[in-house]
Parts: sequence; structure tokens; C-alpha cells
Amino acid sequence: MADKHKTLGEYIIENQSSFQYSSGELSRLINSIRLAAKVVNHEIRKAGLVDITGAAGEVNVQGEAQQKLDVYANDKFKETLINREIVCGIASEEEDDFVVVEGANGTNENKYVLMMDPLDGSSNIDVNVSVGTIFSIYRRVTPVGTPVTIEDFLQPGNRQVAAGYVAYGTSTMMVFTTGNGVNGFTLNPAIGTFYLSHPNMKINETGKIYSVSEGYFAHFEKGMQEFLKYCKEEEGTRPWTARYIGSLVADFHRNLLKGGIYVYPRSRTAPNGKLRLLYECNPMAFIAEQAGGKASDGFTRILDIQPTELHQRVPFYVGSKQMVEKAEEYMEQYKEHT
Ligand code: AHM
Ligand code: MG
Repeated sequence: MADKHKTLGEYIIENQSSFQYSSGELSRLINSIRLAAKVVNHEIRKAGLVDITGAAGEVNVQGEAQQKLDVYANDKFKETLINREIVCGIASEEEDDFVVVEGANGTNENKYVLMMDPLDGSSNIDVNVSVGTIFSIYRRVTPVGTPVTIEDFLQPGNRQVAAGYVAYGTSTMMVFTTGNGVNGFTLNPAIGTFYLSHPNMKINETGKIYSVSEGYFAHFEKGMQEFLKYCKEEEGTRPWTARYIGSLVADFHRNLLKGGIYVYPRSRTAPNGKLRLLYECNPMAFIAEQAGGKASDGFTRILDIQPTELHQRVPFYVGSKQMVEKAEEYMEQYKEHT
């Protein structure tokens, strides 16, 4: 069958054997994510119509006000995965601690844990700008059949079995990797089916877009400031174009398609940056590398960082390989400066 007619369901069945440790469990897990994504998509598409947006009055573990749709997306993904008894543990940006998933008979024979940012960029909902879901899947390291522990979640990103995101943009797309390249599926809303619209996605070695919240320029490290000057200098293909939506999934997705670099650097006010290693940086880094790009904290490969806590933040440089390498060059050159 021609790729463009293939649905996500068909793709999962056809590629099951190429998924790592293909027992069918990972396929069922990705199928469940697909289902939850459709439910969340449906709710997001109504966001301007019903009274569902606005702060829910709760504050998440990072001290940020939660929007109602964050809570909804978190609940829907959790509920879908727990009801299907498809994972043994879940950690979410919206939960203080990880969730142990008990099987119906008290035991759980599943081997995967899932980490997610159920609705990233949710401050954008009230202004009708794209948001996304990000997920990351690991094999547990503790014995199957026992309750998961923190060790199952604090694994470096290079141990991810699969990762992906759902972009709720002008169309809804699910992009994911199981370590065998990156594929993108676009939802046909009329029939609720994802089609393989972007097979084998590759990011250009270099590009013309840089995505940074430059308003914080004065708070950035010298290396980052010098890199930004480089982006704006007149030479060769430069100056580059600045594009910053403030929604990681949307910024990353655009740069993946067009070539570019996204940076959320450390700053005086955010000494470890803002983005979370486990829910945002690792999955995006896995996808970037699988597409031929690169992801780093300015010095070190993101996927090699050993996490020490669930909600850990790291500076994040991701996108076209040569552009990330150029940023790293500046960080290295000015690392002694504050
Ligand atoms: P969130 O997980 O609370 O939504 O925060 C993450 C978002 C990213 O999507 C986005 O790239 C970044 O925060 C924008 O932050 P800022 O407004 O500081 O530029
Ligand atoms: Mg987020």
C-alpha cells in the first residue's frame, strides 16, 4: 500500500516486528496513546466554545498555575493507560510523584513506564495558539510484577524505547519514534483517523530559523549572548529568522520540518532553564537524533544525562545538527564568563 494511504493503526501492525522487544505490548501502548490523543484533541478543539479554559485553581509541583485543560489531558491519558493495563507506572509533569499502576487482580505484568507532559504550552490555549502532548516510554528496570519505584523513572534518555508528541495545531499530528526513524501522522478529523503524512522525517543539517525567548537576553550567559549575536550577523545565510511560539511542540515541529534550532537556555532567573528533562527534553532529543538532528544542554548530549529527580530541569538546545554544534562552540568558548 502507498505510504500516504496508510493509517497509524496499519503502520503499527506492519511495523510491530521492528519495534524494540516486540511482544505486542509496545504496539498496544502506542495505540492507547493514539486513542487518548484523539479524546484530548476533541476537547481542545472546543476550548474557545465552552467554559473549560482558565486556571483550574490548582498549582502544579513547579509552582505554576494549572489550566483546566492540563488537568483534563492529564486525567485522560492516565485513565486510558490505566484502564487498558498497558503500563506499570506513569510520571507526569502535572503530578507531584509517579503513579504506580496496579493491575485489576493486584499484580501488574507490564514492563513499560510512561512519562508525559500531557499538555505542553497550555498558557497558549486562551489565545488560540498551538499546544501539544509529549510522551516518553522506557522499559522498567525493577522486576516485572512488583510495584514500580523511582529507579524505573530516573533512567537516562538513551534508554528510551519510544517517544513522541501530538501537536494540536492547524491540524493535529502525532509524531513518534521507536528508535527506527521518525514518522508523522495527521488526523483526518472527519473520520477520526491518523494517516501517515510524513514518513521517515529528517531534519536538515542546518537551517535559517532560531527560536529563543530573546527578551531574557540580559539574563543569559555570555556564550548564549554571543551565539545570538552570531544568529543575527550578516554573513552567508545569516541573519537567520527568529520564530518563537512559546509552545515547545509547535516550535520543535516547525524546526524539524524546516531546519532550525530551539533553545531554552539557563539564565540568571532560571539557573537550569525551564524545560523538564524527563517530560520534555528527553523525548524531543530522541526524536531529533532519530531525524538526524542533535540535542544538548549546551555542553553535553541530553540523552546521556543521568536524571536525579523526576521534575529536573535542564537547559535545552535542539534542532539541526550544525546549528546546535555552533551554539555549543560559543558555550564552550565563553564557559569561564558569567
Ligand atoms: P509548560 O510545560 O508549563 O507549558 O512550559 C513549557 C513551555 C514550552 O512549551 C515553551 O517552549 C516554554 O514553556 C516557553 O516558556 P517562556 O514563556 O519562558 O518562553
Ligand atoms: Mg511542558
